[in-house]
Amino acid sequence: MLFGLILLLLTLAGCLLFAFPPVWFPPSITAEALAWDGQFRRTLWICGAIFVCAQLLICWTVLRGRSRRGAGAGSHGHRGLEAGWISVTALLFLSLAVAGSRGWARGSTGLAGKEVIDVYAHQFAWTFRYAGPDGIFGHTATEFINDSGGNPAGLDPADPAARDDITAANLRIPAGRDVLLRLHSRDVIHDFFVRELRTKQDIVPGMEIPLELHVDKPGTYEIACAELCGLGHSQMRSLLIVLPDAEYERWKQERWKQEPRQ
Ligand SMILES: [Cu+2]
Repeated sequence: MLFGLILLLLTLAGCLLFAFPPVWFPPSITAEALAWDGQFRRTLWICGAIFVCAQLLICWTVLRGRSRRGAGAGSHGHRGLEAGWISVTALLFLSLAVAGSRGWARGSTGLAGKEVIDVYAHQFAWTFRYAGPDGIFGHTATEFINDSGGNPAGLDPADPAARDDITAANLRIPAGRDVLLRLHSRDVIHDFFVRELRTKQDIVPGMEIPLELHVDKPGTYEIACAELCGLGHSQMRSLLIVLPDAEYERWKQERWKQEPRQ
């Protein structure tokens, strides 16, 4: 009896916690993040409803069994019921998986019209590279990497196309435009994580991993590394700064003028 009542109270407390959560996700800033939120809510409601039904059934079984102490006939199962709930559960989870895969299945739309930015993750910082006024990303090589010398991306000083590239410690992107991030790692596996994008993308050494973004609203958000990458992992943070388009272009112009040329 007491066990049944405690279970009932715990189920009610669980429902209240989900109905009035003390903390929740920060606002999402892309269409994909909104779709992610929708999928999360659908999954939560379906699993929550199943959880509540299961708990209530257990409460009912406990309370009923206790009230007929000694007279329980026991149960030897019911093939039809078992086959029914296994099929319904499988169908539910498959439907959720198919609905959730739509966001991931969105194919790349190519480079046309996109603001391309190279991202370099390294122990324990981020470097972002933009093409210069020529619109060409210059040659880079590991041998030219020099963090203390201001060349964290390894720009080739002999390549004229690399001389006008700009590098920055924070990621600035234009609001309302398609952006393509090309993720690179200089050493170990890192992970590009922005809560408001609902995106965690691993960055694997030796691979160039594309990540497309389209953020309409200007704002500043934290970029964190979400893959334990060494002793300084917790300090591997940066900022995603979404600027109005004109302000973004002005910032690039200013940086081109300031950038030291080898
Ligand atoms: Cu890292």
